Amino acid sequence: MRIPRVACINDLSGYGRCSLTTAISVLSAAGVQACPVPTAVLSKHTGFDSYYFKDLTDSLEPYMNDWKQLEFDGIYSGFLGSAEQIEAVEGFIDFHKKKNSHTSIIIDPVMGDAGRLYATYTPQMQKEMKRLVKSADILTPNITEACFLTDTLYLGEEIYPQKATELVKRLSEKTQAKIVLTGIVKHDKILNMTYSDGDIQLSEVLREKNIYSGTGDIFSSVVCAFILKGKPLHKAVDIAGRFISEAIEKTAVSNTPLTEGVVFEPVLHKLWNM
Ligand code: PXL
Repeated sequence: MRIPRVACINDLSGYGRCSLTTAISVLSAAGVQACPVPTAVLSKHTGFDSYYFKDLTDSLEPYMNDWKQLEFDGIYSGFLGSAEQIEAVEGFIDFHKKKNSHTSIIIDPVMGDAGRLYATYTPQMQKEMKRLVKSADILTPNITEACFLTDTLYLGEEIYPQKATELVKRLSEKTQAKIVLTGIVKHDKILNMTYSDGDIQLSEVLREKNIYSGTGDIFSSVVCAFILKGKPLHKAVDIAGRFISEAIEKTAVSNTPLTEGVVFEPVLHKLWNM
């Protein structure tokens, strides 16, 4: 059996189930080799009251340079902490795409939520991210990020169908990437909209009242895993929605605080056959 290999560029948060801890778990359980590139080390994610943070921007170039002999089926990036990091990721993608044009580039442009960019997102980073997304084959923004990347006014999350459709088309035109727009609210449902080769497909899940940290990281990690396993994009999106729904069911009954993230451990094994 051939196991696909993906470089996962993200931070390592020791506590709170997000970024690399999620990506490595999800990808491995699904049958994909996850090779981490840590962009920063945190004792906990930034949703907690206290955390230790060590930026690893300086080690990114030498770390990635040492991988020049390796081949990757995919490059998957998430949370990036500085403009220099975004530039380094762009260089890494450039190198590997030239070496192997079949390498799939999955970018989760983690920039903000609920209409606002994260406080860490400087104007320089915004500029760099708008450029980096042009290297993607697949982009998985939420509505806030998609609006920002297309200079569109944010009008909340209830934007189906008209505004959501315009948004994915605009982002795809700007980037040439396939788009998965996440978190569109429609009554008691959440829609994830896939725009690929001119086609729109919707994947529907029940809207949960609790919003757990790291849910977006699980989503894009599952999508990344199943794309690399050869599934069509909308199928990978369906699987991600189903997996998160099952995991959240377990989380809700265990009364886990929202900051501790989705309790996916009891259902991780299901990914192998999803
Ligand atoms: O889940 C996104 C994420 C990733 N990395 C860090 C974070 C967060 C969200 O809060 O704090 C460090």
